Amino acid sequence: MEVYLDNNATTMVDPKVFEEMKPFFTQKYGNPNSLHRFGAGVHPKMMEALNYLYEGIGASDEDDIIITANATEANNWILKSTWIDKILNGNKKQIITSEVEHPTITATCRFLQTQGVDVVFLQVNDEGIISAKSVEDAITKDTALVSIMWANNETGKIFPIKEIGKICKDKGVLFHSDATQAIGKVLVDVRDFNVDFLSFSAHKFHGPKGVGGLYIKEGLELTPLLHGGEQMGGKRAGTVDVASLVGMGYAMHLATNKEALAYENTFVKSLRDKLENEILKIPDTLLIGGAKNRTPNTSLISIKGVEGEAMLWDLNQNFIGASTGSACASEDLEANPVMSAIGNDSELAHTGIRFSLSRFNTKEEITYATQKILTAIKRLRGISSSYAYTPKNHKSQL
Ligand code: C6P
Repeated sequence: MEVYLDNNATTMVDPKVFEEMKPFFTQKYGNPNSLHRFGAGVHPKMMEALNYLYEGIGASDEDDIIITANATEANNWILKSTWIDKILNGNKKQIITSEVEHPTITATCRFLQTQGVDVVFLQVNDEGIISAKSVEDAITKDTALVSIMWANNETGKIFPIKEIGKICKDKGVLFHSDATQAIGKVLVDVRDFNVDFLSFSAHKFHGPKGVGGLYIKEGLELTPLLHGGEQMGGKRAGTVDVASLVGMGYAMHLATNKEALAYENTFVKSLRDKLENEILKIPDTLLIGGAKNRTPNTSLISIKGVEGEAMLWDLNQNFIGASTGSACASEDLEANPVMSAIGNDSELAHTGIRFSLSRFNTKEEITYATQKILTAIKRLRGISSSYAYTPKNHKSQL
């Protein structure tokens, strides 16, 4: 059996999404900007896809959703355009973010620091989130933008977006949220939550890779990301990848309708909880960030005495895919950054393992994976130089 438990890294394209995309490779391949029937022929499905995107995130018709290559691009764009528009060409100086954002935010902010931007990295509490109050306290008259993720990719912890949105609105500060890990898992509604800009990536919700979006609230202007043609209202020039847009729109529709969210929060959550509870019965294991306010598919667990990478190796041998954290940092063998930010020492921060499920996982897979994980813990603790068995911690179902 093969079990994929790394859905925060990427997801399988839903076969229904793939079917929707197929005609746009060899049959409906016209350039949407061409005036002939081949070009015009792709418009209805593009419009349908865009409507699904607007509906999926609660945008209104006057708002903009610009199709990007992914969330990385959307995150870079909003931060760098803020720098150009509000700091270089305006009278603002500061960007507020958190220390546990995805590297597409933190690395971009560090670059902006080298350009003289004052970046405030808010510290997280022991649950791995920041409070709305800390945002309120950090805002000054110099603040150009607040950028806080909707849900964390490592822990699944959900940030107080509604409260932060209200604070930013009341104080007249622009608010961006990276919703890459939230869409399809919890309700994302930009209008209701007072979000001005929102980033997302289709491959996190069973759409294709290489396509994402930046939501821009009505009336807000950004320096274009790519100059050239008139595509995307001139904000991001370049021929639109129609197949990807169609796929992303349909994936959004399938992932964000009421029933889909309910399924995620019942079935997927029950599988995640089953897996998690079995692991947490073992002594010296810890759920990072705690159980409250999390996306229903994610679990970051520290297993004392078990190096995350060693665990991954054992699981891989058993055809199980998980991760020690963010996929884009998985090659540098660094300690888990969120665990470090929460205050775990380096040794413990190397013991984190992230399981992230999806609606395509089954009960049988979870039963199989649980058994293999328990066996791996026993084996790895048995050869660990840093973990000594005591009668107390040995007394378990291992
Ligand atoms: N996180 C993870 O394993 P792209 O690669 O552009 O589609 O998505 C980037 C991105 C942005 N924000 C958040 C919150 C994310 O989780 C990610 C992708 C993956 O956690 C791959 S590094």
